[in-house]
Amino acid sequence: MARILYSGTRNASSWAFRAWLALREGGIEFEERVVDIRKPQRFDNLKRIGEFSPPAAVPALVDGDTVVFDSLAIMEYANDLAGGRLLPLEPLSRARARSFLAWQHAGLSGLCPRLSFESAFYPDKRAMSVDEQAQSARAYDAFEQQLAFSGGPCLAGELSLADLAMVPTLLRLVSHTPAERLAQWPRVAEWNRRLMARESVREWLSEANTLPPVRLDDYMA
Ligand SMILES: N[C@@H](CCC(=O)N[C@@H](CS)C(=O)NCC(=O)O)C(=O)O
Repeated sequence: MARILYSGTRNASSWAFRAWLALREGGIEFEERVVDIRKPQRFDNLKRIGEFSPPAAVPALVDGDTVVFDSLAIMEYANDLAGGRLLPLEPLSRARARSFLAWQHAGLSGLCPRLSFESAFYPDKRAMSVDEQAQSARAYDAFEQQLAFSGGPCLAGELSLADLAMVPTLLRLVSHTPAERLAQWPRVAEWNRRLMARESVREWLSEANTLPPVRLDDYMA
């Protein structure tokens, strides 16, 4: 039975990146159809996704006659197909991992909204504002504490959906954080280094880095 993941433009689709990562890291076989979500073709392309997936958004995974929509559902399904190895089994560790997963999925409390996923690929990065520095410090503090608690190298010890969900977040934050500042959170710096070195992450980014940047109006505003 063919599984088809409708994913999105590599340097613009953080949600598709998360779903794709979970499937790849789970060792799940799937065919990928990249949907161009750049304007203006975005609107027609997503309308076509809406013909079979209620949110009319990517990612969407078609598995036989089932459409799994929303990155979180796809990530959890990837974990199920992988025999549950992308979440800890011990209930409290699992709850901690899920807390980070849920925090990310619920929008990370609106963390640095102008530092979009797209901006991680801009060659000319601006400096973070004072407010963005404070907001990112709050996230880095939370990651650092969790990495210390679990003992690393990942948020729940072994790689889990929580880490995969944070990959696009780390890309946008770390790419705007000078190395000497990130050094205040040594566990986060090492966690980020390891995640970015994973084959799956490098595969997605190698293509993302070749695409023309997708400029968003509010980046410099
Ligand atoms: N909660 C959804 C968000 C998906 C999402 O916003 N995808 C973007 C592309 S990265 C999209 O297709 N947006 C179209 C729209 O919302 O109209 C998920 O996690 O899958």
